[in-house]
Amino acid sequence: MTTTLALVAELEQLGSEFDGVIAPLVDEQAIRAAQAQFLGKKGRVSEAMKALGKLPPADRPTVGAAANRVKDAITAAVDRKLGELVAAARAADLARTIDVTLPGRPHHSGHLHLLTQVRLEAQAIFAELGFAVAEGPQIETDWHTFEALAIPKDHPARDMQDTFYLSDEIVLRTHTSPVQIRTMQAQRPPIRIIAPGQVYRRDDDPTHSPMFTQIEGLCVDENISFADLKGTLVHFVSRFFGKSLAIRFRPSYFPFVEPGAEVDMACSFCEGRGCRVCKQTGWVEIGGSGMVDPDVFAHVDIDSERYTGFAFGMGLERMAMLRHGVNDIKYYYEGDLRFLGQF
Ligand code: FA5
Repeated sequence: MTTTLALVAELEQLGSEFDGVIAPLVDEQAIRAAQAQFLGKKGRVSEAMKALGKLPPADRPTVGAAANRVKDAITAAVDRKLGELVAAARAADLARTIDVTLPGRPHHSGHLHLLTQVRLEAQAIFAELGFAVAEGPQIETDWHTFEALAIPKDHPARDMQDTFYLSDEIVLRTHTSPVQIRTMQAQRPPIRIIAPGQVYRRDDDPTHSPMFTQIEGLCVDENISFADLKGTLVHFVSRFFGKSLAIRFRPSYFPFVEPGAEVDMACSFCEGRGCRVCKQTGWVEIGGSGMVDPDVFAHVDIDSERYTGFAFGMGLERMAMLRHGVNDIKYYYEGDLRFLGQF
């Protein structure tokens, strides 16, 4: 039979046992669990107190007081232990030192894509000659892309530029030449514009991409001659490549210019001596050009008796490939930082 003395002793025993239980604990959750194990509704103190009913009523206050002491002692032990944990965490924080002599973490900042750099550079060079920048839509009418440039529906020249058709009348522009038409519709001579922008063709190999960038040039005024075209391109090429490189024109056919010519420049790698890049010819093609055909002027209501003009269209990827030795056009579009970071 439980006696008053035995119960008081058992309660005191629980108090000192609790100290031993929480001594090794190092996180709040475990300490709270131990507290519940002793002081919870079904905890060990409550279990011990079940014997209270069997004691003489006169002894019960003594046991109650002993139980309260144990509960207070356990609560105080919990508070003390949690206080120690907080203090230890703070001390560890303070003890952490910062080595101000360590090198900083490198910060990688981005920069403009090579093609954007090249486009801005080309714009700046042409601006020196008084060319303003013009723009046109990439989703373009068949009329602006072909008809107005003297390329009717059944014209064989349409095969030269394999077209992505969005409908019978709407295409992804295959060249920047429709911007010539839009500019001449909106503006009277004198006109001097360049039109850089994306164009699209069914074309795919190491030097041809289905989407690429052209830069169109158009100059219309009285007395504009082929010599002006040549002077403009010679200036551009020598500024762009940073050295004087010869230009040559090869007669060629573009329906919207007459005469028309492909533009070659002396290979920037071997300076004309012959190498792998120019396939030993000493020359590389950079675009098409010519004098604006009177038929085109008729479409935009410009008097071809009074005005003449020259136009050209160059591939910007091609120019950047030649200047930086890029040997696959795909590198521009893959977004690989190992490539892009070089420029
Ligand atoms: C034209 O697109 C004519 N509009 C150029 C022109 C303008 C002629 C004004 C006369 C007057 P061509 O199809 O040759 O011409 O393209 C011009 C240049 O674009 C080429 O010399 C080449 O550098 C580049 N190019 C053509 N197709 C691709 C392609 N799939 N990927 C990358 N560059 C290309």
